[in-house]
Amino acid sequence: MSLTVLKLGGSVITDKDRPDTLDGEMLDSVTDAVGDAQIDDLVLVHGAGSFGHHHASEHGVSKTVGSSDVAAVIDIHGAMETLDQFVLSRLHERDVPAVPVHPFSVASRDSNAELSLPVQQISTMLGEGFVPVLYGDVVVHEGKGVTIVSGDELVTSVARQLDADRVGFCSTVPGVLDEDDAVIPEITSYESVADVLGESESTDVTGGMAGKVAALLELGAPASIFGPNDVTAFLDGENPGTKIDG
Ligand code: IP8
Repeated sequence: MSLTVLKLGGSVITDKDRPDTLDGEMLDSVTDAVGDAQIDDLVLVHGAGSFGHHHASEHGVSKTVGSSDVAAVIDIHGAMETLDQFVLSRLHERDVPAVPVHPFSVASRDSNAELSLPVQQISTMLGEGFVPVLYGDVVVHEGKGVTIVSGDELVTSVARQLDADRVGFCSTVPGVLDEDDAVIPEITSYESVADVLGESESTDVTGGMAGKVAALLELGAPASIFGPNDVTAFLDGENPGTKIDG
């Protein structure tokens, strides 16, 4: 059996200019692609877009800055559950056997910010024919209350632990772009793209392309970054956009 992990970027499926608002057309289009795909085992992860990020910044919570305020947990997690319900129902309309995995209920970070995400449940869901759906969320963090876990971290963790065969990121851009805004077809080392991406350390680790590329080069499975029109091609086994294979 071959396992594919696909992330639907938050800025693809939501309207980033309006809080708590879907991009319904985009969500239809990407869930159509998932519904039409002939694929063995699939784990989906979606980002937060206009649902999670503004609640997180209102409460001053990030991947590194925590909060012990229950209202922060309820607001951020609640907004993400609402978005997840929309994603699940669009998938169900297309007969995708999607079931939720709520990261806040299963994951945690230790005092070194190391993420622990148990995958036995996900693996059993796959064995039973379900499509597990995870999402960027709050997680309890030793010594900090809760912090944010991004969808990208969940993708990497699931892909690594379950030895995924293919990993895909559907983003608003058609791939990693060079200085002329052309898609770079393949990246096999960070040095080859450092000029266009800059230093990975200095970028936003939840959303920045540089951090994403650096993490994917370490993954040990080929990953692709592509735009919303390429979800079908990716799920058909092609390598649209930028292929990242360290
Ligand atoms: O959109 C962020 O996940 P991402 C999650 O994958 C929250 O970076 C709750 C802000």
